[in-house]
Amino acid sequence: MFKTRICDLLGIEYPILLGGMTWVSDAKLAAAVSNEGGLGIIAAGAAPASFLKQEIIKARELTHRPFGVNVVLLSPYLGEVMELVIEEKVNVVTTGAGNPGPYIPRLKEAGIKVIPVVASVALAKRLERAGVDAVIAEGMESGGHIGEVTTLCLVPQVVDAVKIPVIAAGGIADGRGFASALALGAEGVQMGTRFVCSTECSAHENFKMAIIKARDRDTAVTGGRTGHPVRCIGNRLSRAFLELDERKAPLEEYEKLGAGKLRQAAVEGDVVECSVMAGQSSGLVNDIKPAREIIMSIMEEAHRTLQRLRDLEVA
Ligand code: TUI
Repeated sequence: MFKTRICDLLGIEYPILLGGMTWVSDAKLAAAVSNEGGLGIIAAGAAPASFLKQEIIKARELTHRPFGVNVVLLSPYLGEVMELVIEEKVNVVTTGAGNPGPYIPRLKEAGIKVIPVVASVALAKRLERAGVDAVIAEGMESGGHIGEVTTLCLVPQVVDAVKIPVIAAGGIADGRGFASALALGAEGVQMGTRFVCSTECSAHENFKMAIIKARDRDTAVTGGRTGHPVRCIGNRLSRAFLELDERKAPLEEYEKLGAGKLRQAAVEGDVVECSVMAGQSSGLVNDIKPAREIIMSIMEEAHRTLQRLRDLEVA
């Protein structure tokens, strides 16, 4: 067992969180992760609050354990989504792609645990002062919207800078990654890409297979010029984005090219022309298995990893 402050804070058995992946992290997947002892997270994504409300109702039918909601600060429905999570008093809110500062007092007053994703030491420190319960330090190995620093360098710097617990994300998909995150001082991990390839994940089979087929160098980062770099599996769409970079296209063209493309990949299965957001850990994911087996194999491999390290030590 690996018991950390994150287990106590969230009331979970294993310090493993499901990444809040837009169009992928639904009630079914979140409930599966929570039922297996991790923290399931429903992605509010870019959908209206009415969509999220149905998912929260479904998750409460599927699990009696705590679960969270991820709110992307770029959502066009941000205001109504924040009102809903407060009204529903969900256990945990994670945030992504920005600074949730203005929302923290009301979330805390509602008794909600607030755990923002940060991509820098500066934001981690600012949010600790603002009263968040923990932070997720996410390296640029992650899928989707990313920062600039790698997990290996970001996590220990954030750990040194704050007293609240730190959860590591980006590039973690197995027990070696989990053990490494703890070695860096993190007290938990968040995984997205690994859980896409779970039996309980409703993402399209093509989306899962694109991750399974992907090797170490098969992801690409697009849209850096827009200030919102995104990592996805390289395909026709990612090449079209790179062409926009080459001809220094106006920023509206990026928006037009990307509109609706994540849903079309994750839900409808167009992985050739659309946006297969996934992390560099895709190269580590080679099978689809139940969330239970994913979590158990990570725990077992982490124990074996620690044993291997102890065996290397000489007196
Ligand atoms: O949020 C993500 N990844 C995402 S969101 C997304 S698609 C989407 N969904 C709904 C609405 C709009 C788009 C695809 N992938 N990851 C968490 C994350 N946050 N990674 C990095 C950051 C981050 C970056 C900069 C967090 C804070 C930040 O701070 C900027 C500042 O203001 O200081």
